[in-house]
Amino acid sequence: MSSSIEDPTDDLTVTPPKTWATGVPAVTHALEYSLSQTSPRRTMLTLLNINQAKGIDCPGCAWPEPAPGKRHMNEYCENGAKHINDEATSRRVTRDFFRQYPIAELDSKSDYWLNQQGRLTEPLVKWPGATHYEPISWDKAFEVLGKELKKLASPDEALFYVSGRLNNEAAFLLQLFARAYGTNNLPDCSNMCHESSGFAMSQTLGIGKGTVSLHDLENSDLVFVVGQNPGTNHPRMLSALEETKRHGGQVVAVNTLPEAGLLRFKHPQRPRGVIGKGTQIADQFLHIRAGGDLALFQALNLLLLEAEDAAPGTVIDRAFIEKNTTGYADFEKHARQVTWEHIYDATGLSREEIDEVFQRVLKAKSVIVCWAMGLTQHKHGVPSIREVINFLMLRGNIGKPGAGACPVRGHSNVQGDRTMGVWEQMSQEFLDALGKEFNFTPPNHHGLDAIHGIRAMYEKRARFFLGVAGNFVRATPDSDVTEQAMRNCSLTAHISTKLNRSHTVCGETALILPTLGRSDKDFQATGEQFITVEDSMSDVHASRGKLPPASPHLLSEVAIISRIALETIGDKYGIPWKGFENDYNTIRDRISRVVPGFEDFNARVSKPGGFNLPNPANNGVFNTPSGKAVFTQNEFTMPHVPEGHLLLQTLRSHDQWNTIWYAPNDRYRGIHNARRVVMVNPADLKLLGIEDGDMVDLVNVWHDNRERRAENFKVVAYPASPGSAAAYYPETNVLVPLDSVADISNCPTSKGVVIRLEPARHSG
Ligand SMILES: Nc1nc2c(c(=O)[nH]1)N[C@H]1C(S)=C(S)[C@@H](COP(=O)(O)OP(=O)(O)OC[C@H]3O[C@@H](n4cnc5c(=O)[nH]c(N)nc54)[C@H](O)[C@@H]3O)O[C@H]1N2
Ligand SMILES: Nc1nc2c(c(=O)[nH]1)N[C@H]1C(S)=C(S)[C@@H](COP(=O)(O)OP(=O)(O)OC[C@H]3O[C@@H](n4cnc5c(=O)[nH]c(N)nc54)[C@H](O)[C@@H]3O)O[C@H]1N2
Ligand code: SF4
Ligand SMILES: [Mo]
Repeated sequence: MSSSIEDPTDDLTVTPPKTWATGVPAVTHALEYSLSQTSPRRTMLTLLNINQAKGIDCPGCAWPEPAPGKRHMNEYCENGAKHINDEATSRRVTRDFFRQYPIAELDSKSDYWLNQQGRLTEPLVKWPGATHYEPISWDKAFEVLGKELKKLASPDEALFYVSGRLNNEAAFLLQLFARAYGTNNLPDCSNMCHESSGFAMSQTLGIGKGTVSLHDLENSDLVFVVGQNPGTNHPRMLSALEETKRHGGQVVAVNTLPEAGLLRFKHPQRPRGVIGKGTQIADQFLHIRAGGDLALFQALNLLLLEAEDAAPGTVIDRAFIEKNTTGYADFEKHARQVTWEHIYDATGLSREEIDEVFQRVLKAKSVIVCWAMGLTQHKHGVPSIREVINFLMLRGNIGKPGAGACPVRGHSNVQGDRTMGVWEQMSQEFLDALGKEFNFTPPNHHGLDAIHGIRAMYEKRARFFLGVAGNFVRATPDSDVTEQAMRNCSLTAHISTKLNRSHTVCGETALILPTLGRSDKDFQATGEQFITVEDSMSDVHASRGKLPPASPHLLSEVAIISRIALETIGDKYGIPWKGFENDYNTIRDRISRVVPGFEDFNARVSKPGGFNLPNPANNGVFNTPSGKAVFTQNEFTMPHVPEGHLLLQTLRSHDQWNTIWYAPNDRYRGIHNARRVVMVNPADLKLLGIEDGDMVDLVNVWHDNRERRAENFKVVAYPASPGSAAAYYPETNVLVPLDSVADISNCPTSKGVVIRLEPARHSG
């Protein structure tokens, strides 16, 4: 049985970038994709249940839902509909498929093609030296995994990777198993995502999570949206920003690209949104230079200090600072040394633009700063976010209504996975609580994150890789190095719903462990189960699948992890793995005793809408060494870009979910039928002597003098900020050196890759 899916051929057409987001086309596109995957009946079923109080949590992003009584009947966006129906697809990958395609041939296929084959249906193995995957029984698969884990010279030779789609219950069990087995090697997708936010906020506020609620956002006087593209990546955030506007608040967008969703928004569920002009979202758009955000917030902080000098006691919130913070005097001294020359150079903004935004700040009684990958994935991501926190604290914008810090999370449960202990550096308090509950002493040396993990596999210090819910080889940088690292393993295994590149780039033995998705019903020995997730604003709630499982041979993530644990460590420490699999309530009971804020978990999460986790920073409690929030001094840094080079950001198109693309389109940016495009400012093209439409290779050279090249990209003249370029991930991950990481957080610098454009070597 040969697959009927074909890769779309590149046939780029470019239309002017859109100046508004969503409206009718969004609804049409969502339905079109859904119906290409499954029946109208199943599409209806998923769409009626997505994000409803008793329904399925959207498997897309981590944007929160309004309180149960306030939800719309269609509480989802175009992309949420696409994500859920990509999972609910009626297509299936069967054993015949794996018999037909050698792994090498699968590896030559696109990420699109692999995903379009449909849901995985039974466990598969590739034995050492084999060319194909073949079916294997679940029992045998667990035996292989257990044997391999027991064989390792040290538990630290194993890596357990988690992506943010994984639910709380399974995440808690995975970290419990890893630690009971003896390692903290728990790399996760956060390592490549909001890691810089976590570090910056923990250092300054004592908690790595956002401090605002949806209600705060909708009632804020001024909301900054920095380095984030909500129109594509958090579409329902636009409805919230529309509410902010309706309540008289203002929005300032800071971006290197004029993203459509930031400009104007047509609400697809309101008549005037559909036919009218829509709502103007950004009152002011700051077209900043790549990496210039630290300097922008330094400028605003300097202006705040100077305004306070001119009218003492009226600008800075002295009471907040005195009561809650340390480090103010040193911060102030440092902040006054910033020069305007540096600010202009780094931001590319004029004094008028900065003064205009400053006037908005002065008038606002409450300010929120939202941000995403445009801040976190730079070398100076942590200092930039710390400077944002300085900015908020100067006017007491932490812990008051309508104010605060809002790192907008990516995956639907990425925040929850961390809360459950998936992190290679969990605190001693957490490890102690875990050890007390389960009668063992968890290892307390830090484990490997994604980047250190790749290095360890590359150097054969780690040999076992289990990935849960993601696509490690495509999500990580330096693709050639990472692929070699995976191939160096004695065993690679993935708990997945759909086929992806991480299955085709494998260790000596490889396993595919197919699992239930969010939309599938989950029945265990004690009856139907639900799982829980935590969104970007710390709301914890239940999710219940509604569809019959994609295949009768699937096991839930909880079941798979429990059985691997049972096979590997047996009843060591008396952990009731079988009981956990039979009844997820028993997992939640344990969580309620280990994780702060989860007391009485089962009862509270059974209520529609669940519950909100407390954020101590909002109550003046800061879990920092001094017990106070910390003002920081952040060195002014800019990526050094040699002449003739550009700073490349690797970003998402509208029609993709992380490493998987659904169609080769990026509608709002006017890119159609191609993904290998590089967007560059016309003035830069002129300087470089390159024309719109030229075929180029993107070339990075790093300290190791190794050339990293992404071939055959078509140049599109685009209003990217001068000196920068933009191209899609994961095709460009090959260009990001493994060592090119953010200071402190070790997050790959996916938004700051120095490249030059060369005429394509092998075009045509
Ligand atoms: N449809 C869809 N939704 C998604 C995802 C998806 O792949 N598809 N992924 C999910 C995940 S895991 C995540 S983490 C989020 C990511 O959400 P985003 O962070 O919005 O995603 P990116 O596409 O990486 O876009 C980064 C944005 O930052 C801007 N930017 C880049 N560099 C700079 C800079 O130096 N300064 C400023 N001010 N702006 C800059 C870019 O122009 C772009 O608008 O989305 C989540 N939602
Ligand atoms: N260059 C560059 N690299 C980046 C980024 C960037 O902006 N630029 N962004 C980074 C960011 S922010 C992130 S979060 C990472 C994302 O990295 P990952 O989270 O690792 O990647 P995804 O593409 O989300 O993973 C998709 C796979 O998840 C599996 N899956 C989907 N649903 C389920 C489920 O319910 N259960 C299970 N078990 N499996 C499921 C499917 O098999 C699917 O193929 O990429 C990072 N990499
Ligand atoms: S905004 Fe995010 S969570 Fe909400 S429906 Fe869209 S993709 Fe899903
Ligand atoms: Mo992410």
